[in-house]
Amino acid sequence: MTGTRVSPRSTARSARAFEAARAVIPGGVNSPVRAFRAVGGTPFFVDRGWGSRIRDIDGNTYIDYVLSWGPLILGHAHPEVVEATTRALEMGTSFGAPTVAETELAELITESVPGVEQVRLVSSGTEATMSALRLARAATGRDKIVKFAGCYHGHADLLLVQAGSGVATLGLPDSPGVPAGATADTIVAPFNDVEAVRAIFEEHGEAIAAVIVEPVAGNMGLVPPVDGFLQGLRELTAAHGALLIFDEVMTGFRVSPAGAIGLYGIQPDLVTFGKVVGGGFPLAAYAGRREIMEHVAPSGPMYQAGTLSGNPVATAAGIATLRVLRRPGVWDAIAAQADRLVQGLRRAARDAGIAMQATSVGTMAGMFFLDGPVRSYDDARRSDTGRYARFFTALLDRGVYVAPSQFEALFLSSAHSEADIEETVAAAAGVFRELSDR
Ligand code: KE4
Repeated sequence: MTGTRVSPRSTARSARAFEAARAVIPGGVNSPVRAFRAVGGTPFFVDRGWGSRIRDIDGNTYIDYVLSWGPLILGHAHPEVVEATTRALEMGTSFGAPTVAETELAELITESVPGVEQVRLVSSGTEATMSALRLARAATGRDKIVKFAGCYHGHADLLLVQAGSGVATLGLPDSPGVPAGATADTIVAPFNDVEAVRAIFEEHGEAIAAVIVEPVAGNMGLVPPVDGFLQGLRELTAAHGALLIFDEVMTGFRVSPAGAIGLYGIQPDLVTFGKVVGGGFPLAAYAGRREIMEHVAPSGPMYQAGTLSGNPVATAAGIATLRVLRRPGVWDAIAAQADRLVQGLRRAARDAGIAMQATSVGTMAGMFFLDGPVRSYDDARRSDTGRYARFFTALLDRGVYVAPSQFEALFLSSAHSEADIEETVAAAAGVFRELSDR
């Protein structure tokens, strides 16, 4: 039974697989955060996933709160997603020509999210944010952009400045290989600090093309916006003719059925999606009002393209996922599990006398080993990452897999049951007691 096992896991096969991988793949992984550098130990290699569970090649089973970093809001291998993608596969894997499924997915997004009239499908969140910023520069004729310390928007050069996620985890202040020119027009402000942004606009006002923000930050750990922050960004950008971009690659369809736009009622000019909209396949999007989106080639001159953009198999997964997610009660039930998890973690930490805070926003959750509020990247970096690493490893031995980094979020799915949550909280309580005995 997962959740209570405390014997160290067998990892021999994963260790061998990791050694073989490191010979031919940098760091043995295809995305840095997977290497467990922030928490230590050997990353497990996955054999398969089903529902809320994944199993590694040593046969260890885990309740999964990473869910491929957010996409699997219906859990692993949901039958309707498997069926839709299998059917699409049998019709052909890629055409490089328009299909009606792409229109259907774009319509599902425009129906679900206020203020979105047109959508361009791409293959990754990085492509979506990079393209949205190019579009903002094209539409305004301006060059400067504003981002927030601790927010991660993918690995495009112009955004790898005080980024969160793997950059935060790896302590890469600014990645080598990014020339000064690529970030010369990127201005970084503290998250949740409207006055800092006001000062930036007072200095650079009419040169700023866009402000890009994770409306609920998920790449420095989970950090919600303080009251007035998003509204302040909306007012400042509107007053200075800059565009406001919500990067909802992670929060889209997760913090509410209409993402942060639906949750907070703030209307950005552009919004990016990823993860959930691809249902676990390589698919993302940038979207917004028609008058802006029509700058995008071939409607307008702003160039962006992609061989596999709108891929029929990925599109089928996205459509199936959004269709299931929009059924009455599905999304609410997932959010209720996130709340149940957070309440249980808070109670267990308190009972063990551990300084830990846990938060949920919709179907996402987060935790910091820290006393006091976390409202910015500076706050987040004061958390006890060493304690988080010990927590992660001990929880893994108990059959529960949370993000292998303090600077990430936890994700729930429609496949997570109340029993899963109870097992998770019981496992965490055991770990908290261990930690408090140290
Ligand atoms: P991708 O290029 O990884 O598909 O998306 C980049 C991206 C953009 N915007 C936000 C808000 C994101 O969270 C991401 C990617 N998220 C990370 C997890 N924090 C992906 C995991 C990884 O890097 O392996």
